[in-house]
Amino acid sequence: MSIEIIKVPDIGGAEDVEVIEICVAVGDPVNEEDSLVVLESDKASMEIPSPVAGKVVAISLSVGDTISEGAVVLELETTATGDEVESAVAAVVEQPEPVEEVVAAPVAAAVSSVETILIPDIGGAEAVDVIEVCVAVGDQLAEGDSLLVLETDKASMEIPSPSNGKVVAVLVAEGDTVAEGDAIVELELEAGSVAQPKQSPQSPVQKSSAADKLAPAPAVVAPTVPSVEKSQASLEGQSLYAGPAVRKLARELGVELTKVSGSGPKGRIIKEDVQGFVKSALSGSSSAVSGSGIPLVPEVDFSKFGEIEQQPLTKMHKLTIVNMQRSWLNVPHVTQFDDADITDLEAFRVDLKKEAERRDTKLTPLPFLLKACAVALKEHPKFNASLHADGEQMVFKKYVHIGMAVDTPAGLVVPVIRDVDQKTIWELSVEIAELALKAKNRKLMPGDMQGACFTISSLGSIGGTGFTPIVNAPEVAILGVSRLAVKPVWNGEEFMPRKMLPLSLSYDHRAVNGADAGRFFSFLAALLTDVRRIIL
Ligand code: CAO
Repeated sequence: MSIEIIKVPDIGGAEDVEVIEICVAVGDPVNEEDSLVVLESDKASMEIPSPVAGKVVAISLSVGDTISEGAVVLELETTATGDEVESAVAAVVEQPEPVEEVVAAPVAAAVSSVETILIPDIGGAEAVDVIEVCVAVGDQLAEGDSLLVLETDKASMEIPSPSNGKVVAVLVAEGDTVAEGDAIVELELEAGSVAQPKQSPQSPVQKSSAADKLAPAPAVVAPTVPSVEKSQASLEGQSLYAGPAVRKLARELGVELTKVSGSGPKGRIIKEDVQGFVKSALSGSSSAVSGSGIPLVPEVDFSKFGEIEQQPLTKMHKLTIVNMQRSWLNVPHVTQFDDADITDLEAFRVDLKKEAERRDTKLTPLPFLLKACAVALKEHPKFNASLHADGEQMVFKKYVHIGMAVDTPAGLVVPVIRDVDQKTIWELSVEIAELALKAKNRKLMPGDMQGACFTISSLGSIGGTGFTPIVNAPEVAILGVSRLAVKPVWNGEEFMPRKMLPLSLSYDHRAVNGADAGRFFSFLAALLTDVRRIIL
């Protein structure tokens, strides 16, 4: 057992390179080749892999640090001997003789000549994926313009044009694999333009296999042009920062990186973001908003327009987002409106106020609404039902449990009152108060919020003349209750002031037809107008 100090190997002479990701934590076991840190220069991003297996005992860098070759990355407790580690690292940092890049055959052109551009030294990597072809026949190029983007499992790199000229043939396509020396493009050199052989003093060629493992390839072979992120950004019309390993993971999982929000430094997409995206896509959660082929709402930097403050969402709010989105996307909603004349109900309720006080409760219109809905649901079983998940059957419920939307400081919750049809108005008013209190004190258990057949959302105490509630799927309908208003109602002879309760009924049109909804709604309004009918 020995402690080995792992340093930044030769990174092609690049200096003051930024640490953008630390891939390990103290205590982590690492295997040989596991990524330790990700660095990013203005040319490329590169992962520094571990030269040996071991356990991380100390990390010497932080995200945002700028470092150069030789900087201490971390300390590794390893079973390898010091000599073995040293030789692995030495294989990488060994500076071979500078070599000529084989970017182009150096042919002087008197007037014009066609040159075949070859893949230069790419650090010994073989069968490297062409992930982007940046040119087409006829394109006029300047020296340094990108020809291709290649990607290994360690790095992405752009291959620049060695000189000015016009593309006369493109010899590779996206998805091809290439290696050093492969012909990629034929370029008609401009008169007088000569592809000069370049000395590449900062481009060591990794020769040993250990060196291959450790090679930060982009610094070696793509020293002159922006990294793949930038070309991708121009393609997608938005910024996209992700390291090669992350891009590889995204490709393997079939994730479009443009849809993933980056949580790394400068909004960089890290592996966890891709994994989180897949997880939420599988669970149908909110971040997978691109589901169903719906275009994403573009991300806006609101701070460009004025002062802002960001606050994290509560868990409850996140759940509401998921539930609302699921219902909204799955349920073809129809909403019908009606006013129930509750003049007599209100008179009855006011008469009962004293008794309510004696019973130590408060009698609002809500328990009457619950009771009337329970009767209506029993009379119209299509509303006390759910579509079966198999899409082949309806499930009719013999019980009548009704959800009640409760507004709390932490967000919206819907506790469920069970067997509403079997409870008295007094029992219901007590239970409403208990559940509302529990909701506000965050004391509701998951079981308190399950099993509803139907939901009532009452904004009556808050205001409004009508709204379109969202069905709480797999329930098939929801009743919205707005603020009671005294309105003139024609009784056949004269206008009478009546207390009218605005109601809205949203329903799932897959399960319920408009005519069914009309009948249910009229029946419900009639019950509320003459509550004696509830006991019939
Ligand atoms: N019109 C006029 N007044 C009404 C009314 C209506 N439709 N409904 C209730 N009121 C009155 C009540 O009678 C009470 O007045 P009094 O004390 O004088 O009797 C007052 O408004 C307050 O009622 P309340 O809100 O305390 O009680 P409630 O039984 O009506 O509602 C609850 C209980 C828990 C449902 C309610 O507090 C609540 O949270 N409502 C919001 C629901 C919500 O957010 N829905 C939207 C979901 S979708 O975003």
